Amino acid sequence: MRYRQGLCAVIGSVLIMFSCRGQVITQTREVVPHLPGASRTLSFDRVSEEFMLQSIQLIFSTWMYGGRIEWDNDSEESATVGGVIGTKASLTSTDVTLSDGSQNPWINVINTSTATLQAGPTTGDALGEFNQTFEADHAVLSGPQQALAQKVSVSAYLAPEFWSDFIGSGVFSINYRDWQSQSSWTDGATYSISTPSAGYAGVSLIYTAVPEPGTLTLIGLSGALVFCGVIRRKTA
Ligand SMILES: [Ca+2]
Ligand SMILES: [Ca+2]
Repeated sequence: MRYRQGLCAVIGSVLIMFSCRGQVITQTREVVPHLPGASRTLSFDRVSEEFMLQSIQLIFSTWMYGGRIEWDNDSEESATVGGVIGTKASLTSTDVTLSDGSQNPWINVINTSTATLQAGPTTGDALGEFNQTFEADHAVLSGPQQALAQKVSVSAYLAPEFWSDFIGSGVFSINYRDWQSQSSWTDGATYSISTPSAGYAGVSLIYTAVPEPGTLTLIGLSGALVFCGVIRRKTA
């Protein structure tokens, strides 16, 4: 009899231990391909109070492709520029605090293609206007093709002091915004035209949680009772 009680206690403890292993609850929202200058409201579910949170991870991924920037050098001197084209994107919220304790790592996430470009002295086209001469005074920087979209991902954990807004019922909003990010060439009389890069994004919220203590005890007790009931019936 004492042996059976001991066995039931062990079974209960094992069940509690298994329940203690963190559950992973992932919510992912996507922002479909678009040109920058976009603003989207992304809605997430709060996590139930029946869980004790162990961590909240926020992964913000952006993809950028296409776009083009061209320069026409109208100076008598050759020119060099650090060419940049792409997007900048941010996550903010008025419902929850997005912070790893010191900052919002998901704000002003920059996803750009860069290159050092050179353009020779002007080839004689009109000063003060853009000429797509494709000659030595012309330089161009293009973003990657869509199939080769460039990814930048920022992953960080929310600081525990801000978790309370993520717990309970209902939903909360995270706001996505993006902008075109590109260089200007100010070396000499240089003129540029550009088309923006397109982009898309994904936001994943990953809760790691265990059931709260009362639920754990119930799981352990009920599991042990069921198990011991089975043993008792078999030995009766
Ligand atoms: Ca020129
Ligand atoms: Ca010109």
